Amino acid sequence: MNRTLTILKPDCVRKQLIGAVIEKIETAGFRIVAMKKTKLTKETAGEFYAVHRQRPFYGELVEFMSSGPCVPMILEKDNAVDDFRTLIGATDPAEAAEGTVRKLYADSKGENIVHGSDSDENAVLESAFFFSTEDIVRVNK
Ligand code: 3AN
Repeated sequence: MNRTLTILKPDCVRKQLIGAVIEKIETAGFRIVAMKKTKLTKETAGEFYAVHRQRPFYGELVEFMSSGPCVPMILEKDNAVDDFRTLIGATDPAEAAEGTVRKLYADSKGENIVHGSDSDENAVLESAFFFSTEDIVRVNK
């Protein structure tokens, strides 16, 4: 089992799409092992996206991610990182495949509904950013 970190971004919460996106996530076979609703400050959003500090859209990204509540989650599934990125689609919704979360719901590259970790290594780092080990609770099977 692998894990990935997702954030249902402020546009997802504002559009009242939390339930719709979670349905897509669970239907695709992911288990939600940690979840909360929170609001990032500019400082915490800036820290989360620190790798993009030099990119031209960094300021806009930090403003947006701290503009309202968001819902971070840790998801578990075989091949979680890659399968989740397939489920959400390309960063730019105009380029995202039919049926993907971003194609269905996102407005732009910036306001694109969900975050998904881009590697197992980053999934671990990003998960630790939002959750402690006690927050990770699995259904015993
Ligand atoms: P992804 O989230 O699909 O891995 P990245 O890593 O290229 O995409 O970008 C990180 C975040 O920065 C994206 N989730 C998106 O919200 C934002 N972003 C990327 N490109 C742009 C852009 N051209 N303008 C505004 N925001 C952007």
